[in-house]
Amino acid sequence: MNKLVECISNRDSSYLPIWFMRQAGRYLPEFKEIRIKNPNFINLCLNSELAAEITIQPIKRFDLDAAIIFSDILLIPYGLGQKVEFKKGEGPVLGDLKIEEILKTTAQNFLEKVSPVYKAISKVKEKLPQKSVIGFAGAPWTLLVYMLNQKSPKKDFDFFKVIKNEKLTQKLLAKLEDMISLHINEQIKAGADVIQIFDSWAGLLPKNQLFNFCYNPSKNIINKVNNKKKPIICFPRGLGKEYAEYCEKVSPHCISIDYDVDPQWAKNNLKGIPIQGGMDPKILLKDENAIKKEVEKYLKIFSGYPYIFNLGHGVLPDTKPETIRYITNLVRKKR
Ligand code: 1CP
Repeated sequence: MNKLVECISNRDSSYLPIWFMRQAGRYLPEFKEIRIKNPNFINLCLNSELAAEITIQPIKRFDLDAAIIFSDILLIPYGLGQKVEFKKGEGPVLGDLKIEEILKTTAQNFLEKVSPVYKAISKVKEKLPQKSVIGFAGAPWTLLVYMLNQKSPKKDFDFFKVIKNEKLTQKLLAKLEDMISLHINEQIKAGADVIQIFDSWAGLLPKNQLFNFCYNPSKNIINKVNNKKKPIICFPRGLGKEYAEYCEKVSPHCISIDYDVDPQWAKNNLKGIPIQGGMDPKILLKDENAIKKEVEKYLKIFSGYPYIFNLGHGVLPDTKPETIRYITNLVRKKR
């Protein structure tokens, strides 16, 4: 029944579940219709009725195996009292970081601000009892990047310019670990079957900082999540060959690979951990032949291996919804 959970927990290679990162979002006309009427993105995420409806949109259209809750990783800084806005064409813009206030935020303060997320999860689970519901959170490092940089990092992002005060940064990391674990546990309580941790900016870390800022914090969170029966998928984007060290040190239940990772290398080097994703979302903008060729490459490599079909990053806004249907049908035919 719960295909994603079976694939991960039983290392079952027989089914090939499929879902897409950013499957609910800007490439879907029915999402854009709701979005236009709701200019404040954070408020939209905190409207449990609409968040549940948006979560279900891609399931209704394509009958995917999993529904990822419509929310955002930046709800954690928001719940910690940092201002978060999404400006058109600019992406997220965060307010000044008041570290002392953030460190003082209690679990109760946090939950008062973000609890509609859990309500939305319960609604989705009620409406889709037969699907896997995915809750998620940003990893501490990726959240730290947004909180310190106050916007999306660009190519010139410099770790040592942003991390000026090591001691305070360590305190902030510890606080983030606590709040992320709390947020994950609440999502599980509300009905999430699987959790994904997005470390979208892991690739920005200098190699000698990976243990401190990426591996250890993610491992600590996995250890802190009480209900160990729910599998955790980790997505440390941009790690390259360090994906192998990540799997060894963090031992996630499932590892999501980005499109710079060679899938054959991943199959041979990631300790047999179930693998998710990999295909470049830009290929979805090409013609059907190019798409088919690439989908078949992934299916061939991961034949007989516990694999969840997905992309190497989120669906791009210019993707045609019909392309998602096309890929879903291709994967289904191979089952
Ligand atoms: O309409 C709009 O302008 C909002 C676009 C949008 C959407 C649909 C944002 C802004 N976030 C989301 C939803 C979202 N974000 C989901 C929902 C579920 C789904 O996948 O369908 C998820 C899982 C996220 C996670 C998220 N938010 C990540 C991690 C994944 C990734 O893309 O690497 C990150 C980094 C964010 C931050 C964020 N949210 C939105 C933007 C534009 C950004 C910045 C991205 C960047 O810095 O490049």
